[in-house]
Amino acid sequence: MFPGQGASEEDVLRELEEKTAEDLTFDSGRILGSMCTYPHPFAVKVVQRYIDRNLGDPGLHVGSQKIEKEAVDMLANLLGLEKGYGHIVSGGTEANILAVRAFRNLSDVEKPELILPESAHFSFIKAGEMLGVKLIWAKLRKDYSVDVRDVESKITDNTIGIVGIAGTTGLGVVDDIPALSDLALDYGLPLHVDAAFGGFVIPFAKALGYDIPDFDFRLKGVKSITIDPHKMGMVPIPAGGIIFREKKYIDAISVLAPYLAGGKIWQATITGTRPGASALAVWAMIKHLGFEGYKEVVKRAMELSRWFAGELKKIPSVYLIREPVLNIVSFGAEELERVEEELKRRGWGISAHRGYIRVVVMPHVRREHLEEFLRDLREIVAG
Ligand code: 0PR
Repeated sequence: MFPGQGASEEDVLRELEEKTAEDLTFDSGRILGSMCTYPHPFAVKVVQRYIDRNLGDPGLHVGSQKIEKEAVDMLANLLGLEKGYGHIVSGGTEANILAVRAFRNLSDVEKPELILPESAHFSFIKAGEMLGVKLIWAKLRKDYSVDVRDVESKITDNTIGIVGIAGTTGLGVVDDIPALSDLALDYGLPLHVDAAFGGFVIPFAKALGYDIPDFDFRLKGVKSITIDPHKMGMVPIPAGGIIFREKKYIDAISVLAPYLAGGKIWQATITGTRPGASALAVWAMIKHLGFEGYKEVVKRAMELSRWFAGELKKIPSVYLIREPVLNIVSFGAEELERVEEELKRRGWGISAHRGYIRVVVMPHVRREHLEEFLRDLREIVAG
């Protein structure tokens, strides 16, 4: 019910505390199945300070708009481009929708089709539905990466583009993006890479010597990339990123907003009013941590993932779905449903996929949390 009289801040806060007491929190170490994490305190500070900035009317907040452009350029740079075109958006879902929208608008196909791996995130289902684009699902190989030959066999005159994934939602698998890029070039189709999760992992993991396929704009067929700062970038929600290789993709999705207080603009994002603070926090975190800082974050997460995978293998009746590629470790077990239920009952925030449990080793996850988890898991599988 909408209250008649207001209550004091103290009373309201107390009620919030009570009501959120049942939330799991990242700092408890119990959340093992999420791609989000406790944001970096510096990013929180930046969001707080610039909470009023609205990039939906950039003429009012000219400085913030410039900072967003710089943030986009820094992300583009991380992904192998000198200059990129794009936005800091609400998340990977919006980023993927914008990419599909650009591909559709630039094609003159009547019945547009998009080819994507069976492992693609459900945001593409929303994109397909909203944009009237038919999704053509390509099979996976035994290693859970997309079967590039199956992708090729599905190309028709109606194909508007191809999607590859750099860090799948369930297993963290990186598709053979170099092969997809060659294919896209051969057929004159644009390739979108969903690196919502992997974007803030792969460049650093590669620098650390991990053997991971190339995935970014260095491959000429790649025309757009989703990269989310609110996942491994440690920026508060909402902060996604969409980067295009060329301006024509942004132009293809821009609509005119003629009457804004700050003057008329062309707007490409799905959301109109949108948080400038998020873009500023992305910029600030990249400046603050730099390549070396993020590399440290990723080093820890990758090493912990490998250790955790090794420990899982020692548990009878527990098996890895595949060796981890990034900092995502997914495993199956006998009587999986019972194991899942019991883990949840013991307060673990795990992510139960069809056929396996996913653990994402985010920055808030520490070795002692995983040790405790393993103790519980051992007990549960022992019955
Ligand atoms: N692309 C990929 C590869 C993703 O994994 C995700 C999100 C998206 C796009 C969409 O991103 P947004 O959710 O930012 O729009 N994958 C996570 C998942 O499904 C989202 C998530 C995050 C779910 C935290 C739960 C959670 O606690 O696992």
